[in-house]
Formats: sequence, structure tokens, C-alpha cells
Amino acid sequence: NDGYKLWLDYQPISDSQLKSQVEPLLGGVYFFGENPTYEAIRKELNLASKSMLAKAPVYTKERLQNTKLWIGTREQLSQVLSLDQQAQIKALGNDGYWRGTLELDGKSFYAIVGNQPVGVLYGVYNWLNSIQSNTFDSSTELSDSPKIKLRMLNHWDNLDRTVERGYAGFSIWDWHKLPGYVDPRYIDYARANASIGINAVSLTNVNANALILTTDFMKKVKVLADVFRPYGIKVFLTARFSAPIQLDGLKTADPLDPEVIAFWKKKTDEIYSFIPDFGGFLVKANSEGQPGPHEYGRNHAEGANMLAEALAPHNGVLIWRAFVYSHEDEVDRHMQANNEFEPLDGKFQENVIIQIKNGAIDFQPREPVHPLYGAINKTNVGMEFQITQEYLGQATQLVYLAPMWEEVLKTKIYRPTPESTVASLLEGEGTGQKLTLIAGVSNIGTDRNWTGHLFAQSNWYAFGRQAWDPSLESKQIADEWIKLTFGTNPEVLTKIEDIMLSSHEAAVDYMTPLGLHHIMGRSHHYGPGPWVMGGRADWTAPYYHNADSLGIGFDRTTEGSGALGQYAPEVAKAWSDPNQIPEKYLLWFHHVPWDFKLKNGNTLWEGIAYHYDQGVKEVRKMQETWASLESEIDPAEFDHVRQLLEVQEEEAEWWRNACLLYFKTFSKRPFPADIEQPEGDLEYYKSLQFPNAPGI
Ligand code: BDP
Repeated sequence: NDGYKLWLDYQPISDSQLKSQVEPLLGGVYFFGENPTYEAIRKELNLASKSMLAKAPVYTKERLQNTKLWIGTREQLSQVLSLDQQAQIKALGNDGYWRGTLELDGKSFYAIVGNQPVGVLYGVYNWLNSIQSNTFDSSTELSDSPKIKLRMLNHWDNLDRTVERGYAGFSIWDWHKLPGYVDPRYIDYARANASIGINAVSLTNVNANALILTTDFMKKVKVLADVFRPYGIKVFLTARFSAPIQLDGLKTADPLDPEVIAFWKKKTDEIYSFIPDFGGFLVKANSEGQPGPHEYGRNHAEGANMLAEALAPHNGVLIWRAFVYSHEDEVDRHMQANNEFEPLDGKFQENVIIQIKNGAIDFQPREPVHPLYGAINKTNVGMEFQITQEYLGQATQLVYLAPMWEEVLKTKIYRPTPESTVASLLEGEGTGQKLTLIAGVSNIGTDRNWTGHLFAQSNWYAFGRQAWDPSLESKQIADEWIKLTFGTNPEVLTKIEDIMLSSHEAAVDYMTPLGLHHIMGRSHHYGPGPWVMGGRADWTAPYYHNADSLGIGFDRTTEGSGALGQYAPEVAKAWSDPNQIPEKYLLWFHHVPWDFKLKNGNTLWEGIAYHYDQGVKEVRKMQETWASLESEIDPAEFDHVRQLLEVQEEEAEWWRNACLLYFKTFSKRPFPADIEQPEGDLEYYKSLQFPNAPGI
């Protein structure tokens, strides 16, 4: 098994009871109508049936005769659904589905019903998943609908097929061969996304190239949009703010300039002439050197609204990123987004969404929630998670990210209501926000298994599931993925679940425990670099850890940068006290003396050392658990993961040794005697170079 089929590998059904339920259904399938999405469903059923039952499904022409499985929309099935059932299904909205048994003329039919064809598609995938994981029971009714409208992948793919922060090969968009050649991978990509409810993709890097907006490229993008449409997926593009200058030779990209406004309107109309359901633009502006409205003395709202107006007649959406910071601004980087966006709250058009990273710095191994959540409540806000593991071991380390995302989504933010959490805010509770979004920076590429590390597939899967329903538990999602990937053996399930659920905390322990952050290698971000100095201060490590002879950490209390003041008073108050703040965020907000007493009685210095050591131990535990599964796992998959876990152990030791040796030069205290003593020479670790590290 090379991992290409992801969680859709449709293993032969061995359980005879399950088989006796499924076989008759696939032996008499009736579609209430025809459309491209039903065609996609038919292809999926063909694939699944041949693989699970070694035979093709039988499609009937008549809804009663020889039919067992009904597939259609609520309207199409209205004659066979009771009024109550119709009302129940209608309430599930466009993307929702219901599946269960219906009776007609004394006969039973299993039905998969949505309000729209795409809901039917989601219902079919859910049904197939239940078969694969052996949880299907035709006597149980089931319905589901997403809590978030836009469930979106952000590809950071360049037009030359390199991928910014990509660790799984090159971009799967083969721009050179498009539009003539449609790689079958595009269809498998769409299937995988649809199977977990992802319904939007932005194809290109946020560090954008204006060429994507030329007519030649539009023809290529159109082909992708056509492939994705039956799977319910809309295409977005990143828009380079200076495109009017680059493409049409205008003298300015000032968002208030009539020629600039006309440029974007014409460009946008042209895109819609190729792609009538084009999703809209995603924009990174005035951040890390990207052009934006500030060059012309305009603010983010003026920039975003100009593009939003070009999109509005077509029902397009403008997604504007809040990841803005500048090294010329002397203010703590943590605070800059709030400083810019809070005064603009309520000034954005209705079809604008502000896309905010989960934390205020940058996808660190663990971040406290971004203070912009809850601080702006008259503007649509959406989440940006990072699925690609830029700061979390890239493609060599097994780190299951769902627990981290769950932690963020469940965080209480107390605004706009005392009960608000990040998840409730994203769902529009308390603000009435209708346009809702969870985006994830994609981790896929041309590697045969899509994501480089087999377990990185679980992050793609989990992202889709949490974007669909932010209240899902990471444990439940892990269970689903394990069953779909490795089968239903209970021993395999518990052991792999242990590995996955401990993996994120382990990585935080050996990389950045107790709230440390931004101490990774320069530019490639691979491995430790707490000593990284030089260049702009906000890209160095000491800017963040501030280690000195007294202690370590970033003081963001009122005595320090004051960033805590950007949170709701409930949060700011609790977190301002080093004895009350959850220890996992301690050094994020406080500069703490080396001998500060932690909750378990250790000094801070001892605690740092124990955490780093614990991280390494956890990886070794993961290795042992994996080794014990050898006889249960496909040999190729087993060996792939075994080798990568060995690399991960070395990398965990490297992080621990490098960081502890470095911080010891400030703490001047011995390591606790009962940890594995960090060995090696700090100068050696500092001298390591990685010119071929991927994805810069
Ligand atoms: C950082 C990446 C950088 C991205 C940037 C962004 O290091 O490559 O361009 O985020 O999100 O995580 O724009």
C-alpha cells in the first residue's frame, strides 16, 4: 500500500453481517434524476463496490422494481418522504444530508437524501465511510450538516510548481500541461476533499504572482474549476495587490484610483466569464513585503472593499488576511494585527471575511488564541489553521494536529458574549455573521502518498472534519481516520490512537515547552535555532525568548508590551498573573525568573529541562508502540512510519540538546540529575546548515 488512496481505499468487506447489509443495497441503486454530481456519486459507488464486494453496482431504471437504495434530493423524493421528514431535512440546509430507511408499499428502501446534490454526495461519502469502518446499521437514521459555510484549503503553490512551506513534493497543479491535460490526480483530490466536506480551495500562494490573473492562466484555472464543480468545490485565487501595475502598466495600485477600480472590475468580470461560480480572492497585503493599500496611504478596509465591490455583483467573496506586521513598527509583533484591524471593525463590506491565524505570531507549535477573535464583532471573521507542518516537524515528524486545533476552537474568549468560544464565534453565534469560514494551509504535493508522511494524511482529514463541525473531538476524528486507514482491529485502533493523541504535546515538549516560541532555524524553520540573531528583530529568536541571567520569556503584561490588554478582561486578568496563567502559556506572556516555582514544585529551569526530556521520551514511546504493531500493518506502511519515527527521535534529541545547552548559558544552573543529560557541543549545533531544507 503506497498511501495514494488516502482514507478512500475501500478494503474488501470481510464481516459477513455487514456484507449481507451492503450487498443488496449496491445491487439495486436508483437515482432520482441526473446531474454531474450524481455522475460523480455513480463513479464513487462503482469504485467502492468493485473494491469492497468485487462486483459493480446494479443501477435500476425504476424506483420500485429491484431497487433497494434511493439516492436523491428532498424535492426529488418528496412523494416518498413524510411532511415531518421533509421539514427535518430542509432544516439541514444546502450541504446537509439525511440517511435512513423508508417504507413504501410494504417494502423497505435505504435512502440517502440531501437538499442539494452536494448534500447527497456528502451523505454518500458518509455512508461509504460507515461501511469501511464497520459502523453501518441500516436501521439507524442519521443526519448531519456543516456548521461552517466555507471549508477551505489554502494552497501556497507557486506557478513554477514549488510550494511555499510544502514538504510533500511539488505542486499538484501542472500549469504547463493545463488546460489541455487533466491529470487524474485532480479528480482524486476533489474526491478526497468532498469526502470530508471541504468545499473551497485557493489554488495559489498568498505571496502572489499576478500572472495567475492573465487570460492564459484563467483558461487553466477554468479546467480545474470544471473538474471540482461536481464535487461541490469552488475555486479561489490569490490576488496580488499590485496587479494593475504589473499586468496593465498602470502607474498605481491605489484602491481609490478610478483606473485601478476599473482594472479589478474588468479582471473580475473576465474571471467570471470563464468560471461562473468562481469563489473570490484571498489577499495577503502589507505583510512580509507584499504590496498593499498602505503604499498609497489607504487602510486595509479601503483595500479590501475595492476588491469586494468588484466581486459583489457575482456573489464572490473577498478574504483578507489579518497576518500583517511590520518590523518598522516598534510595537510587539503580537499586537500589530489588533492595532490595525480593531479601528476598522464595521468598515468592511458584507462580502469580506477577515482570515485570522489561530495565534498572533505564526503557527507556532502551540499558540494562545489570537486576540483579534472577539475583538472585532461587526466584521466577518474566519479561521486560518496551518495543516502543513512548517513549525511542527515538517514531513519527517508524526504530529497529529487536531488536538491543537481543538484547544484553539474550545478556548473561551468571552466576547461578544460571556459564553463565546472561538468555535462559537466562527459559527456566527453572538454576531449573526452569515459568511463563515475555516481555512487550512494545505499539506499536499506530488508525493505518491500526497502528504509526505503517511500520518500527515490524518491532518488533512481532521482539518476537513473540524471545519465541518468545530465541536468534534480530536479523539473521535483520530478513530475515524485510523479505521479508514488501517482497518478496524481494536488493538491497532487503541495503539495508534495513543500515538496520535500524545504526538502534539510531545512535539511541544521537545520544541517549545511552557510557552516558548519562535526559536526555530532561520528561514527554513527546520530544527532548533534559539540563538538566531541578525536582520530584522522580529525574525530573530531572542526577540521572543528574552533569556538573560535573571530568567526567560516575553513580558506581555502591562509592565511589558501590554499585549495581554488586547484580550477580553477575563482573559487578560487571569493570564496577567504568572501563578494563574495556564503553564503552557507562561513564557509567552511573562519573563519569569529561573527559580520561579512551577505548580509541581519544580523551578522553572528544572521544568524546562523536564519538558524537553519528556518530549524525547514520548517519541520513544511512540516508536515502541508502533514497533508492537508490525504484524498488523501493511509492511510498506509499517516501514515508512518506522523509519520516520527514527528520524523524529533524532530530531527530538537535537531540539532538546540544542535548546537546553543554549538556555543553560543564561540560567547557569545544572540539569536535573534524573534527565538524560543533553550531550554535545552548542557550537556544533549552531554550525549546522540545511541548504536543501524544503519549502522555503
Ligand atoms: C509564515 C511562512 C511564510 C508565509 C507566511 C504567511 O513562514 O512562508 O508566507 O507565514 O502566512 O508561516 O503569509
